[in-house]
Amino acid sequence: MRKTLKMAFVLYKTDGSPPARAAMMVVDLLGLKVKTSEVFPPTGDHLKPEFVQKNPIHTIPFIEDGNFRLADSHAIITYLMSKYGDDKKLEWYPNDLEVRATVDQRMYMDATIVFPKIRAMLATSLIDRKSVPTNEQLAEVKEVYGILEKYLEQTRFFAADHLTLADISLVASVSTLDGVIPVNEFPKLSQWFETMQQYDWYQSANKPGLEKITKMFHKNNKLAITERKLQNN
Ligand SMILES: N[C@@H](CCC(=O)N[C@@H](CS)C(=O)NCC(=O)O)C(=O)O
Repeated sequence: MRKTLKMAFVLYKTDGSPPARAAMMVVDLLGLKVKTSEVFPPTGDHLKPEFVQKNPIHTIPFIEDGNFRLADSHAIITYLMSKYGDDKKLEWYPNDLEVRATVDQRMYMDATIVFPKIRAMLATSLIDRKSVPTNEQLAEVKEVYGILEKYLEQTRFFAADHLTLADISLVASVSTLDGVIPVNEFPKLSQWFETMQQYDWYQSANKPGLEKITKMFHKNNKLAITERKLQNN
């Protein structure tokens, strides 16, 4: 049974967005009942004055929990776990200083290195109308996969031998990258990704949006290749 929150809670999101999916997975993992509001950046919803007024950085996910407002998936998932995590808190965002710092570092890596690779491919695909990945993007993503592989040689999951918020944050991004550049050359990363797909919260909150965005990449790639052929004729 889902937990009804006392304060009015709204999650602004669209299913295709990897960081929005990280927030959605934590909502499902915690069994929270929240109101959602669709913000679809490709049609400019995120730049509507009423949204920018509330959320000057105009990114999704974004939450309103009563009068409290917060942007950024990493900040949102640690807030949700700290506030509503009950018995899950100690496992998913541990108090142990070193484990918590490691969770934070992996999430900063997601925010600054992993997720920006997807954003770059979206721009190439939707704005430049070119097929992805470019050779440069392929090399960059494989370098990232190599770093992630090394972390998984140290611990079973990204920050410990058990699941933490770092895994939720990274699976939203890695699953999206995998739709364009498969992780299968990296054994530990592939095994971790397979494990992640077993969980109910992955199936309910990550899979549907992931399928939409992956289809879009492949459709745009076909269009870009056809356009290039037409230009060359
Ligand atoms: N670091 C942010 C990134 C969020 C982000 O860039 N979301 C995209 C959608 S996938 C967005 O809102 N784009 C609109 C914009 O950048 O204004 C997070 O983790 O929430």
